[in-house]
Amino acid sequence: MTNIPSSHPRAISLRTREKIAEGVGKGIASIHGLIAHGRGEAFDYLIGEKTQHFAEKAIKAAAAMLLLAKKPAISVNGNSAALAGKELVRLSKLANAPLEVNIFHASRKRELKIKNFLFGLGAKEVLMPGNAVLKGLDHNRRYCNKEGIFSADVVFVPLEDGNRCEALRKSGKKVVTIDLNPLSRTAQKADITIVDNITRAMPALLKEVKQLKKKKDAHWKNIIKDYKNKDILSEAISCIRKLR
Ligand code: PTJ
Repeated sequence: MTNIPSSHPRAISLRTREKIAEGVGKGIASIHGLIAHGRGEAFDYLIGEKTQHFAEKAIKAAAAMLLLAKKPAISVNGNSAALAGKELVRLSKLANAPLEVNIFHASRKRELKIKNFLFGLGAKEVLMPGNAVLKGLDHNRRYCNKEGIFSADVVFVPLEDGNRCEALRKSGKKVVTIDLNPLSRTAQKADITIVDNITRAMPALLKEVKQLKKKKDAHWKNIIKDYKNKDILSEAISCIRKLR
């Protein structure tokens, strides 16, 4: 790994970049993941590289939606595993939601590496794709697991863009995402979009889930009732415009 001194003004961003590079080295993240990460970095710069108010509201709603779910599932790809594997494992335990490997750039070898990586971080169970197919998709993300994403009512899908979010919504599921780009297809189509870096959003989401677990489900329902994703996305877009 490159030695990044703490005095470097961009130390956090550079260390996050190292994590992705390391993920590629370990065979967890795909080489394309580096490009996806660069896109994320650019948007992070534009939102001031901090968790803004719109993200805090979405994080609270995401926590409430995961706790209200009857059968939640967490979709894990190469980038999310490399950047927030430990937190995803913790969320799985806290929200009682299975982790399921689901990647765009097809590779059985990488799927198995992600699974073992998550086990190494303490996961008790990791579902693999293949015994069910999500309708309306022609690419690798259509393969899922019937015990996880396929039969879930709420799916947490951090860091992806494309048409799976739409397909998940069409099959009657609620979708929660983390995406630094408020204009991406996934960000636009999800029920809840956390426009923030996964490295900041995941610890905040874990904290929120722990807090909300102390409250009653009527409180969780009120959070969802008052939440409007369109407004959150508009706030994110105006934040980007103002920071010019
Ligand atoms: O492991 P695989 O094969 O499933 O591939 C994973 C990637 C991420 C490469 C794949 O899903 C992909 O190509 O994604 P996209 O279409 O580039 O979309 C990724 C989205 O995540 C973009 O909208 C980025 O802005 C956003 N993003 C990237 N890094 C971060 C991020 N959002 C939050 N935090 C980040 N660190």
